[in-house]
Amino acid sequence: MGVLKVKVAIAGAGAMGSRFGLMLSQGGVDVTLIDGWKEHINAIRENGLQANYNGKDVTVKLPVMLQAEVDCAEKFDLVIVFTKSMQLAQMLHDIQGVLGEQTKVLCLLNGLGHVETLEKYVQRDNIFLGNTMWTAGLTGPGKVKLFGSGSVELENVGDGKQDDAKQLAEFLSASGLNASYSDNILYSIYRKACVNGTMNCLTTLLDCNMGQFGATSTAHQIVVTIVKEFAAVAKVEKIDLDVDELIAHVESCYDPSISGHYPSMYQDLIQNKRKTEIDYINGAISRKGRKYGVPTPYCDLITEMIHAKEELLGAK
Ligand code: NAD
Ligand code: AOT
Repeated sequence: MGVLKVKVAIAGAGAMGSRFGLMLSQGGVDVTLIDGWKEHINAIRENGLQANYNGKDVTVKLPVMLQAEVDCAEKFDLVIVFTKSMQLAQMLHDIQGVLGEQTKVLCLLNGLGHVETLEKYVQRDNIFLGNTMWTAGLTGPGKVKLFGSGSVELENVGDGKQDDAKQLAEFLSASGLNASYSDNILYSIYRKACVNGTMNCLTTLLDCNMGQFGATSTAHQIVVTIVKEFAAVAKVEKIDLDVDELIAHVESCYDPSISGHYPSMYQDLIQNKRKTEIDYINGAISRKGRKYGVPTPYCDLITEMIHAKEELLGAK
């Protein structure tokens, strides 16, 4: 994948899609943003993507397409999907016209169960699944704040497509995205889901940041119980999570360098009255638990409480 020849689309150009779009564009890649939020697309079309990028203001001119108006004229070599989990199926439906026989689709969303959705719209050989530690925040239509560093891990879903996955990781790394091939992406996805399945919902329910939650006397016991529920469900899928390492990984969120952070679920629901990804995190564990006969009482209750809070706040 020579950087200059690859045509990339970011399908879902909110906070994270904008970050990836900006970094790829600065790496010399031909990148187009596709999104369903009209004001955001119009703002980028008129003024460029305005980013506060590591403390500096930068504006990047990028081609944009409104999701509902995607035409079939051009096919992309690579589409990186970056919607919220509940928007993924609609996005894949709307962008069918730009997916060719050879178009690779990379999914880096948080949460579980996205391969099942992807497979309804994309052939298995073209699907690549990943996980990212980059972060991003929208500050308004066409505006993002990007700081800190991150990484990407990814793997092929189709059998025998390891070399394509490795090339894809190299391609992303050429633009500074720090990507690597993983031979066990489902482990990494569960590992990140444990962070989201504790920090995101608990800070949202308790209206606090990660450090404030971590300082409570009950934090450790709650984290241990939730991580054990994730591990019990993953075990049925033959993924053996290292519970002690995972608890330490989750509790590293209390480090002063990041403890002031309000996770994306908090930003979505409490700050912006938007619906959350709970059904793809704790809710996915609840559903899998019921299916496998594994009790997941904390994930069940948390999922119901987040949905109740969405109703109370009139989330859209
Ligand atoms: P986002 O909410 O910024 O964007 C997702 C979609 O929602 C985009 O189409 C965006 O245009 C739209 N949207 C955002 N604000 C809107 C508004 N006010 N009105 C109408 N539409 C709006 O999502 P994101 O943070 O980029 O997350 C994408 C995926 O990446 C999710 O699965 C998330 O969990 C994951 N993720 C996010 C971060 C992060 O730091 N933001 C980090 C790692 C993974
Ligand atoms: C996060 N945060 O994923 C990012 O807020 O949803 C989120 C999120 C990078 C590493 C750990 C957590």
